[in-house]
Amino acid sequence: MIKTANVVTHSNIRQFIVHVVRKMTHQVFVYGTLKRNEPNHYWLSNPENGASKFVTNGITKTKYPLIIATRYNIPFLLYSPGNGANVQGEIYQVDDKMLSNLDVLEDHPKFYVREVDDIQIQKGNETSATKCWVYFLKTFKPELLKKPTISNYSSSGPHGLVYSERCNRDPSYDYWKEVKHSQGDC
Ligand code: PCA
Repeated sequence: MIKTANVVTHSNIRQFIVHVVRKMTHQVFVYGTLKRNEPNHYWLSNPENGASKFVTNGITKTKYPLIIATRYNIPFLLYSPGNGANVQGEIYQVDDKMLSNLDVLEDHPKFYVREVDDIQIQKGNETSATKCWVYFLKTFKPELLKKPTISNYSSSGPHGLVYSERCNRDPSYDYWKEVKHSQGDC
């Protein structure tokens, strides 16, 4: 069998130069509305927000509950390792500017918290793992663990819970109260 992985081609030299020049030094794993064909993907693909490049599909090495909650049908990856499913998503290389703009969208570290996690990549019969930033919900209401979990999110999935974009939300309604611990919760 011919091994192609280490062959130097014009295409991968070009990719390397783009990577170095644009300083796309971070890897982010997206599992929700930032994925291709999902409602917030425009944020990740807008060059005004910084540089990004799709690397490959991936799946979390650890199981986590991916749920949809609030009146706005927002997906949340609950930081409850071992519960839920191995979650499918997409890996992107991004530069500093894009990473800080993703933090703005996800309101890190106030609401979603960005953490490094192991993401598995399948190529043929071979599985490898890589470290990526992932946005988790870390302090959440325990009852969220009773919700159905998803392994491969789509806003238009069979759950019927279509994501409500920010521009369609009531600015006076605090939807975070539906998912975050309030003071006094244990
Ligand atoms: N956007 C981020 C976190 C949850 C969401 O909807 C993502 O797609 O990974």
